[in-house]
Amino acid sequence: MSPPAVRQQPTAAGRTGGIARGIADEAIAVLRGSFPDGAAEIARIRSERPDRPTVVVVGETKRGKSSLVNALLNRPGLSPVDAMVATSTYLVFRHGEVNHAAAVLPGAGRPVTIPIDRLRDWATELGELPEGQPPPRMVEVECTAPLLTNLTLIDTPGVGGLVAAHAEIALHAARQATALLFVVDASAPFARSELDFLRTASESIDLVLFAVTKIDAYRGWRQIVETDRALLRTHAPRFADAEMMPVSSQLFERAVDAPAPEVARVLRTESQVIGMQIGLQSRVAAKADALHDANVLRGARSQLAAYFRALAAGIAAVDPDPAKVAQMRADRERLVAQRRSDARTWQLTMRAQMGRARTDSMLDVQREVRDALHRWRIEIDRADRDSLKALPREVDAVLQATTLRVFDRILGRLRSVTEVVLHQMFAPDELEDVYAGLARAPTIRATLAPPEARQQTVEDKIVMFGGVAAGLSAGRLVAFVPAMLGAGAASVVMAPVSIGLGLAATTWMVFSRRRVAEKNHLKVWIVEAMTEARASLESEVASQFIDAEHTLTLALDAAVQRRVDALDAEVRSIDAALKLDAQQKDRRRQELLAKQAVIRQVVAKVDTTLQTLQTSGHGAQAGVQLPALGGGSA
Ligand SMILES: Nc1nc2c(ncn2[C@@H]2O[C@H](COP(=O)(O)OP(=O)(O)OP(=O)(O)O)[C@@H](O)[C@H]2O)c(=O)[nH]1
Ligand SMILES: [Mg+2]
Repeated sequence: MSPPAVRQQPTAAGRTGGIARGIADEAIAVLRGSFPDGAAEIARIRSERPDRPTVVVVGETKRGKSSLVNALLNRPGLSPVDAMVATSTYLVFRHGEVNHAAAVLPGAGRPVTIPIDRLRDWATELGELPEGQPPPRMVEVECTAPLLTNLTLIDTPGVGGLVAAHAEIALHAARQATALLFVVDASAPFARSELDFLRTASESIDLVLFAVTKIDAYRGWRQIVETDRALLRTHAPRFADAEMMPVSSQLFERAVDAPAPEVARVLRTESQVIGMQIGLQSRVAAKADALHDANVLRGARSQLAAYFRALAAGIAAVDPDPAKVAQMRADRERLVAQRRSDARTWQLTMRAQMGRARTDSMLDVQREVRDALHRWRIEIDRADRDSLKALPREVDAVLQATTLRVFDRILGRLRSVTEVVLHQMFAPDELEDVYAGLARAPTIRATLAPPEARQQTVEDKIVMFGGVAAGLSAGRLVAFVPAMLGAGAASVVMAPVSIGLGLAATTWMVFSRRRVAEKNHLKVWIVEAMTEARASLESEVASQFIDAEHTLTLALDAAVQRRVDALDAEVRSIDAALKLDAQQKDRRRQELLAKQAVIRQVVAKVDTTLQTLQTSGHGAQAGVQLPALGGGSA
């Protein structure tokens, strides 16, 4: 059964979206002739929209997340469900013309096709993988379910189960969300840990919808929903009025085998799954549009501001102030000297800052591994036979979470380094232009060596030899350039997943050959495994920094060149102005002022629309600062 199509009503949000798109068109039209890079940048932001808004399903273990995903997709048993087996990796469900599944494995560059009916083996704790095969980092499933034509769904491992690292993996998946679907069940009100997880997971996601599952099994579910709402009011007031959707995946599934169509219809109605399908489509689809529109407008605004400043410089150049002309020539000389000099001061600063960030990151790795080893030793002492058998999966999940943590901190540090160096290189009033230029980073990226060229470095050999994520180099540069500039969050979020460090195949083999029940053997194994993991992680961190330094140097160098070019253009226009007579000057000034007036109008529209998107609660852009245009105007 397919979910009923949602008829698009001309809502306020829809109207705002239409206005937003119209304004972006206007901005592109205004910039196209005289400021083509700015127009191209807006077009890029607009085109880089994820194909479908993404709903990430999160919650404590065994609340019925996977069952709910299956019900929403109307594909019983697709995402593995079990009273015992917990989802152990995250599963991305996308629309596809045919059903297809692929696993992102540590050690493989691209996803590996897996049988779609074997998801239980590949994505759950107790599944059976081929010998020596570490579990995947992520499983991507394409299927024809109608809901997926509008949304991508992600099922995550439950939080609060035996494997603590699952929480981190789920949180990581949650950061890709357009909206979260937080799953609780009707057996009991929110646990404290659920509220804690909710707060963390929703830090950067505006829209959280709540599903209260298993209402077929708990007659008192209405009371539980009331108590849940009261708990939200007290402990997470942001969600006091959030939508809570009671649902029973089981009733929905039972409709498939119902003895009569009438019974099936009643079961589906009682399950309330269809209402939720509709809710997800209308609320999340609308939200995604508004969010995307807000981003496009934000990009448009900064490009318009850059053009406005260029025009202001043009106006000033019509009647050149001799002092300003001298200053401009001096600025140009300073920047050119900065580029030529062997010991560029900004490079020294950058190296020093990078060195410090690298040392801190290495210390992170050492501390993480040392702490983990300590915990594993204690756990081995306490463990029974079954938990010893499950040990490598758990160690692997912890390593994945550790990688994510370490790389998150690296990103934070790289951003600080970039900030410090930029502030040293440019005057505060130059920075906005510099950022606008840096945001057009693809030209810089294109000049770097393609990932294949790095395959044969010693480090790559070590990485491949160790069976660890060789796919890293492919994702690295693409992820880090925008990251340093504070943009492109989605690609950054994805990168550490595809590079997720894990136990090497050899380590798994050794584990299976060791006498698992003998704790002393296991303690030796865990030391070997962690030593190997530490070496791999350190080598990854080191190469991340080498690449980051290279990339940042190129980006900053290009920024200086762009600034020199801009100053050259200004000096040229001043020289031309000196040759104009009074009437010509006046005409030129009027021309430029008219262009500025047009920009001012478009910027005013951008600002109003952004405000509407924010205040209507669809934009989720609260806190975005919109600095006024420079030059004392607009
Ligand atoms: N009665 C009833 N049981 C349900 C319902 N939904 C899920 N269950 C049961 O709850 C158990 C856990 O379901 P899952 O869908 O695997 O739960 P999960 O949250 O994905 O679990 P993890 O991935 O391990 O965190 C299974 O035994 C399901 O059959 C429901 O609507 N009604
Ligand atoms: Mg599950």
